[in-house]
Amino acid sequence: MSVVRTERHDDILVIISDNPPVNALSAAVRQGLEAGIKEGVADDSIAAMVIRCDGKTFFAGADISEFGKPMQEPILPILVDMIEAAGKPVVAAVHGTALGGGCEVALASHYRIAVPSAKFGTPEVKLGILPGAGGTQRLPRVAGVELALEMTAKGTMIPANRARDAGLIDRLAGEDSLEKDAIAFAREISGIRPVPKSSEKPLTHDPAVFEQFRKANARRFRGYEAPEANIACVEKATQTPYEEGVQFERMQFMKLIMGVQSAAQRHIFFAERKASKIDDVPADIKLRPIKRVGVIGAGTMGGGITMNFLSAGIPVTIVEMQQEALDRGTAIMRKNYEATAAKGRITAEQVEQAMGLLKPTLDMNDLAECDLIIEAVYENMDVKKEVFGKLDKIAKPGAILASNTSFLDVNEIAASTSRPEDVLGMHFFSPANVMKLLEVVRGDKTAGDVLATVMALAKKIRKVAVVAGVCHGFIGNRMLEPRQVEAMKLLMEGATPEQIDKVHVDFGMPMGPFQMSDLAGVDIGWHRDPNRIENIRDALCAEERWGQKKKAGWYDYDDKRNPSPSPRVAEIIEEFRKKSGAAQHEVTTEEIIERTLYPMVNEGARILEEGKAQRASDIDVVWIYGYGWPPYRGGPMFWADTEGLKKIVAGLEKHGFKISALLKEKAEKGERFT
Ligand code: 3H9
Repeated sequence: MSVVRTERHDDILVIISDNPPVNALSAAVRQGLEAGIKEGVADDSIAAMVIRCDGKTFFAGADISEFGKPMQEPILPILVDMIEAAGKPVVAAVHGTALGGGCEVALASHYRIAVPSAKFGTPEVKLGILPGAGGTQRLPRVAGVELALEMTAKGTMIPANRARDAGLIDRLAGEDSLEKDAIAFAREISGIRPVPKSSEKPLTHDPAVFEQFRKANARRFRGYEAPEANIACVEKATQTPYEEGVQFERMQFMKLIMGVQSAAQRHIFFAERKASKIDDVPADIKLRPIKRVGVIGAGTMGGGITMNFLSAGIPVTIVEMQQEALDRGTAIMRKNYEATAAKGRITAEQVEQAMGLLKPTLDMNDLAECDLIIEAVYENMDVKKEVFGKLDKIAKPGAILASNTSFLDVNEIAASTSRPEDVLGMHFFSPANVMKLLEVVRGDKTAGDVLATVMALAKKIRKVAVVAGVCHGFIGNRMLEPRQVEAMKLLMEGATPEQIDKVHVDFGMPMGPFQMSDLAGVDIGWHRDPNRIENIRDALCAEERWGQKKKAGWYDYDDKRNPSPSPRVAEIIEEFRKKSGAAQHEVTTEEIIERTLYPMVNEGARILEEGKAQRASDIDVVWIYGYGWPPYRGGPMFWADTEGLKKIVAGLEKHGFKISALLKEKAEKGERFT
């Protein structure tokens, strides 16, 4: 059966797409739309046409899975031109999200009507491309240059009321009467000639807008190719006739779609969605209901974790040992919500709603009513085991017991209960209310429904969750370790912290290993004995150079936390170099990459080899959402594929690393990880 059908309502032809889940504009949909428009044009008894979609949304864009394959006709740019050239009015009737190519179909239609909950966007930039079906040329003509820049170069999605104010929607429909209202609207405007065309609308603008926009977003766009291409296309729309603008857009689109950055960003789009799937657990497994969550510990981590659930409307019982700590934790949560409200992102009412779902208590027995209990106490095995032993006695049967450990053995923690099948790890990243990543650590005995319940819950609290097996540091922190070890060795051999950090920042990371250590605290995991100085870090800690919080760490900091290279750190490093007698040499950028990034790929390969990650793309998701790996490089495993695994192996061999068997095998066979 065709995915597009037509229905006649007297003189109005309604063209309906039904291509679940998101009505992506696949070849079959494009062909169906073309046939529908032809039918309406050819029939003299048809006065106007309406395009709408069944299911949860209007077209969410081109079918991304078709990219990189030979394109079947009609291609989207031709189809949208055909809609605009129909000669009879075409009304786009929008619900859900009109995104990318979907927004372009709406823009090429002569009129747009939408339900109040609809949203419009051109998020192609997040896939490393641009709206390549006339979107960069029609959007500024319809909605103005400033909004077009915001939507194309930043990928901002706008709600229906803003779209109406901007002229992107001609009329709002009733939330439940879109088709009826669209048909009535189509009939109302059916006699208007000439039909209004977006491509012919005059364009007024202030030329200074482009430079201002580039400047204001320079940091955000650093390293990416697509934002500038989007800006250039919108700018072109203001300088040349429509036809020339579209040609320019086409050239830019082709350049981007064939590039590595777009391949990387598209990889991440699918990787993120694949990560939520558990290979050996049926997709329709019955989930455990989670009506109330318990959190043990109201410190920075416990508070951040709690906020995720409150924001999603899930009540939380939070437990602390001392009233003071409980009050402090509760006050910080309120302060965070109020700060968000002050920025206009939530209302004062929503602050009260969220805080109203919080039940602070000093009594652990109150956790008996919770369906999921997350422990966020001190990172120490004995402490965790004691907590889980207690929980075992308090929690109701079937409750899920989770540890927020970032390194420890979840199997050992589970063994301190009589119900290891209900235990798993939920490793949130700090600040837990902000960071998108959640590593869900599957113990040897964790039940399938427990894992599936937590993965589904993660989506509800808007996290990107990845399943990890039990091993030291799971996926992310385990791969971080070889990077840190090599960075320290490089210091001894002649590199400086600034040099190593710069290579990482130039690569696209938000910060390098030493900047990260200063932010997190140089003293994390330090033995706290100032007289025991075995390495450079001990020496820094002994002098209370604990990082940004002390205004001194690997760098010196001023009152505004601006870093500068530290002469004292240089002295300490020099002392250690002399003591060790390590040979010095000039360390190059290439060597820093080979010795700090290649070992991460090597460790990632070992993680796969041992089955501690389900798939290479999951590792990429961890690094993108947990550690700020630049999305335009697609994550460490995708990046390794683009570098070439033979090159990675050769680089590792050159520096004497022991190479993962899987990495070696793939390199020899000319295979990829992703
Ligand atoms: C474009 O339009 C280019 C044109 O300008 C130029 C052409 C010349 N294609 O996200 P979900 C799948 S570029 C194919 O979990 P939600 C997705 O993989 C496009 N598949 O649902 C998943 O599959 P599975 C510009 C797609 O409710 C399933 O649908 N548009 C596409 O959380 C459900 O997705 C975009 O970038 C697609 N376009 O969110 C919009 N979209 O079930 C991309 C989704 O097998 N899409 N799938 O894992 C989105 O942002 C979200 O999917 C949306 C729904 C908000 C629509």
